[in-house]
Amino acid sequence: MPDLLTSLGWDDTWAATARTLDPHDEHVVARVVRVDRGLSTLLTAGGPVRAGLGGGPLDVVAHDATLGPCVGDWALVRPWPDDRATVEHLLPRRTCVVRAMASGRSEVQALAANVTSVAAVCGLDQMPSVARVERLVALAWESGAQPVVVLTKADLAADADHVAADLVAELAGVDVDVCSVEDGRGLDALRALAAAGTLALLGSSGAGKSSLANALVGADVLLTRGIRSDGRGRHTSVRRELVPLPGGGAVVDTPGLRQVGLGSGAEGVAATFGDVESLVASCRFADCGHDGEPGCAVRAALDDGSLTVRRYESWRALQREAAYMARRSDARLRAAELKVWKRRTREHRGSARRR
Ligand SMILES: Nc1nc2c(ncn2[C@@H]2O[C@H](COP(=O)(O)OP(=O)(O)OP(=O)(O)O)[C@@H](O)[C@H]2O)c(=O)[nH]1
Ligand SMILES: [Mg+2]
Ligand SMILES: [Zn+2]
Repeated sequence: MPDLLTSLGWDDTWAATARTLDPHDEHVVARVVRVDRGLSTLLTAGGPVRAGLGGGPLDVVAHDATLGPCVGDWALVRPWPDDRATVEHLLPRRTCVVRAMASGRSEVQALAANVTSVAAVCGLDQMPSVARVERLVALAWESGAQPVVVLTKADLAADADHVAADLVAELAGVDVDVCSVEDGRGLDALRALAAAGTLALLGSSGAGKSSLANALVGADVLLTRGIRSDGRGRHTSVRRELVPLPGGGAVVDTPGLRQVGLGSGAEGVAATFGDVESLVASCRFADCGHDGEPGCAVRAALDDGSLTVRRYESWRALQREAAYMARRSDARLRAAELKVWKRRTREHRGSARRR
């Protein structure tokens, strides 16, 4: 019977990293399950603790807010004699789902750390938007985790399998799982993904994420939208939360995402559109604009129908956005560097004057 931390994914590699950060074993290993303003809730082998930030992490967060405690992070916590606890170290993340706060802004937000799978959840009470799914899949690839598309509320759609087949055809190489919490179909596949690590659920409000998480846990631990309170645009879940599963593994529930801006995204877009990228690679000219140049493999594929115009346009839009975000974050880094440089110059001038 594995202990709680092992069932949450703690392994020898994490332990080795922890030893380098905490050679005298003064801290308690914990996984962040929730963050409310400055306070994190973490699970330790001895149960849950609430902890503020220690000096080290505070310093790091002042420079980069995405490096603050995030749901899914592994942390080393120091317990204090007065029952307080502080997060003293966050272990470097293996994966991290990051999104841009708002389109065109360079601020990014870490949504979930150390997840192994990311589900783009759509409720079949509506027709899923392929463009939106592609966006979530790109975000998932970019995180380093394995994307999966989850079409839930299958009990409400007569043609669930057709919708799924269409999506499989549209999305190159991503699994599509059709499920329902009402009749339990498709849940085993999802449970297997979660049991193998940590499964994050992303998608619009009302898609059915919290209902899925509850179904995987086997208990109503998360609030779901009640039939009575059902209103448009209402978000039922307000914070991200990691919940351990009885059979091992964990699921991360998230509030509905209104906007899904790509964090930086170039690799995620490339992975999502592997088919388009390999066509691009076989265009005759390396800088082909796919605009009528000779030897353009993209045009040829569009002409013979093996690449749909919809997918091509989608790739173009996401690729432009990723390139834009990369430039923005470069600009942000440059601005930060400039600030440091200016301060140094000021200090240097100050010390020169004192001399
Ligand atoms: N028929 C049916 N209804 C479902 C299913 N899953 C969820 N629902 C309903 O869909 C509504 C929204 O479900 P939630 O789980 O709260 O959705 P959510 O994605 O967590 O929404 P936010 O927390 O706002 O992001 C609720 O009324 C659920 O009862 C399903 O498999 N079948
Ligand atoms: Mg919810
Ligand atoms: Zn071309």
